[in-house]
Amino acid sequence: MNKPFDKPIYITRPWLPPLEEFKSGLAEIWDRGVLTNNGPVVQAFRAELAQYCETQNLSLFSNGTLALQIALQGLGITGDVITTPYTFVATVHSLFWNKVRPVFVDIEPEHYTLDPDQVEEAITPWTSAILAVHVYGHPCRLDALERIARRHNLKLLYDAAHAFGVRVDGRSIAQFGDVSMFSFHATKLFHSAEGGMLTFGDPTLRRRFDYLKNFGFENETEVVMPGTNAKMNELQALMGRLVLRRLPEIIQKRREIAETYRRELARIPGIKPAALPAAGVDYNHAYFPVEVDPAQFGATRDQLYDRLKDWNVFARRYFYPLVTDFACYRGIVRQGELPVARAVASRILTLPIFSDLALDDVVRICGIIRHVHEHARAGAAAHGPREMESAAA
Ligand code: T4K
Repeated sequence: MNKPFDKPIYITRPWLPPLEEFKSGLAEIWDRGVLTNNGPVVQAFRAELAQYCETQNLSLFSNGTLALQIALQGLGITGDVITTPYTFVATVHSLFWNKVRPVFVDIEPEHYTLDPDQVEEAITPWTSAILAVHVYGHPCRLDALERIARRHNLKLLYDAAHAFGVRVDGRSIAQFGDVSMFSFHATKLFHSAEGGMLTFGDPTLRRRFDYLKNFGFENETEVVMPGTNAKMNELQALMGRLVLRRLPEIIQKRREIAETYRRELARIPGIKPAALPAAGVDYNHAYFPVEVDPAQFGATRDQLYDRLKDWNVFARRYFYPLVTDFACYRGIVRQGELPVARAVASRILTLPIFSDLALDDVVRICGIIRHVHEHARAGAAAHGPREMESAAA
């Protein structure tokens, strides 16, 4: 306990396939000389994802942010969109890039997703869509949001950047709402180094999304809409195909890590993991967030975050500050003071979780958290590994 980890423990590390497997895929790409523009590896990846997500309605992108921007553009979203302040900033930037105004409403305290009751209250004649986030991979209240969207004739988009691999009542999470966006960034449990995907209910959207990510080209001489460049390339797809094959193992390893955290943290006052997944949800264990209650724990979230660094553990405060507190979004419309989101953002700490993290190391991280709690209660100002070593000398 009195020695920091030899190597930094980050919030995440990408799962990487055996280098030989990647090299052999690279050799084929080299032989073909096709690197991008809907090459065969992207097409094969697409087919495998269609099978995994149980839908043919999908389109691949160079990253999740551009995918979401194109989803909004392709659906013709204008005016106001109701969304959450408790997300990665790219969710809201995508609205901005479409000249759409975000209207922020509060979240629910259990899984930190949009509160459907507040969504309904915030609807005005200018509202054109709801953009909800399956934050940390926990599904939003799908039925409630669906009902509201239908009742008010609104489009329902999900930022499912964290939710790849999640299933709800036996269905892939990719099958809900009008459009869902998935991020395949290296920090995600499923990744293609960088990458993104849209899944959607209306099959005619596929052509539109495919035009929009490829400059709007119909053929060599015809451009049918002002598209951009957001295509996935062959190297990304190769990585994605190799990771997809191992996804069940990756999720299982993360499940064991989450269980170890829950067991070890249960005995530490003031550390509250997010609620267990709702009934019927097959969760992907994308993140392991805890709330720190300073009164019970004896130290604030930020103190714990800093103290963990002394032991070479790099937790993250996803998602603090709230998007509404970034300079570029201050003063934008919000529904009330967002008390739940504000409280959660001030207490949240996401702990390291990735498939190569040893369970012994998870136990050790929890031991450090317990140590910080015990010494905070004892009123000790500084009890990091250095102080402990010099006290022992
Ligand atoms: N919507 C939501 C709800 C999102 O969370 C995100 C992205 C998006 C939309 C947009 O999707 P993309 O356009 O990114 O596909 C990271 C990721 O960059 C970002 O993808 C992610 N959400 C966000 C939650 O986290 P940072 O700035 O915190 O990442 P960074 O570089 O500090 O990495 C965190 C740790 O991961 C590092 O300390 C070490 C480790 N790491 C990172 C990378 C990139 C590695 O071990 N290897 C790596 O290659 O944003």
